[in-house]
This record gives sequence, structure tokens and C-alpha cells, in this order.
Amino acid sequence: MHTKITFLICFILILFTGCETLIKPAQPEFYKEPEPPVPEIHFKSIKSMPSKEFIILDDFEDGLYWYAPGSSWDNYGTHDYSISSEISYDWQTEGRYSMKCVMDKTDSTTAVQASWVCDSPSENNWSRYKYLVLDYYNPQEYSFWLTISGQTGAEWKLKQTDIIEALPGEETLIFDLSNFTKTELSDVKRLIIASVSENRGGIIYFDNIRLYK
Ligand SMILES: [Ca+2]
Repeated sequence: MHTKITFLICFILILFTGCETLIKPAQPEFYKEPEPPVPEIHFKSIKSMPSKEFIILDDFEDGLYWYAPGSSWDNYGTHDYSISSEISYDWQTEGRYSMKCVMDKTDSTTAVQASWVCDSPSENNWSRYKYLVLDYYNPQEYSFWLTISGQTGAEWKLKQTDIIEALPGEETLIFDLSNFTKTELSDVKRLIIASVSENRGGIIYFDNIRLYK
């Protein structure tokens, strides 16, 4: 009798254990797909500005005065890898808007760049200023390399700043204008932001472009 009771208890235990195994869902209800890895992004503190005196060239609050030349410049030489420029409220450092710029990927075989161009800078006489400063946001996981160009004077002479790395994340960049002569700075007709060297393409936002003494 005792043996029968023990056997019965064991049988019931096995039955319940087996049932639990059978009715247990493959994944509990609270199971969720793991979040995708978050790219490491550098959010650097704003650098100290060269001086307290500046003017704003464009904060993108009053419309878009820039364009992406893309294939329209093919007649003048190398194809430009810019795709578009548009006003965006995805990101900003001042006001509500910034400029969203899209570029195609470029290779390292030729001297290529992606340009965004403004033919009507709000100030043409830069002779009292030494630096062009801008805020950017690069949402990719890789860097771009940026330079500022100006076409100056009656001959639209092209001058260019040194190249600065735009790391992933957001940052303020300071471009030294000492590559330009005083005369050239006195009549800047066209302003160009360019991504140069090999890059993997993507999006970059700009805001609060200003000139500092
Ligand atoms: Ca703005």
C-alpha cells in the first residue's frame, strides 16, 4: 500500500512537471528583442570662442539660401557629390531650424568633394573677422572632413581654409581665415562648405554659422 501511494505521488509529480514543460511558452511574454547597439558618439563641450565679437552669417531661421550643386557643376570639372540641402527642425543649436545636407559616398581615387553653396552671404565684407565658426551634427558613426571656401573679388578667386575633422556627434568648429588676404576677405561673393577626401556618404546638419573677430 505504501509503495502504491509513493508511486502515485511520483506519477502525479512527473505529470505536473511534464505539463509545465508542455504549456511553458517558448519565450515568456515579457521577452523583447535586444536593443540594437548604440553607436559611440562624441558630444564635445563647446570650445571657447576666439573673441566675444561676432556676427551671424546664417542661422537658417529665415529660409534656405544654400544649394547642393551635385551634377550641375559637372561642366566645370569634377562631379560634386552633394545630393541635397534643406531646412530641418531635426536638430539645432540656435532657434528652431538648421540646414540638413546629404552627400553621396566618395572614393579616394580622385580629388572629389561634396559642396553646399551660398551665393548671397548676409555679409560680403569679412575683413574685420578672423574666424568662421559653425555648429554641426554628424549622426553617422564615422567622421567627415570639412573645409570652408570663399570665392572673392571681381574674379571670384577661390580660397580655402585648412581642413578640420568633423567627428561623429555634435561640435562647434572654428575655421581660421588666415589663408585669405585682407583684400580677399573684403569681398566674399560665394561661401562654400565642403566635405572633402574619401567618405562613406550620409547626412550632416549645420547651424549658427558666424564670423568672429
Ligand atoms: Ca538655427
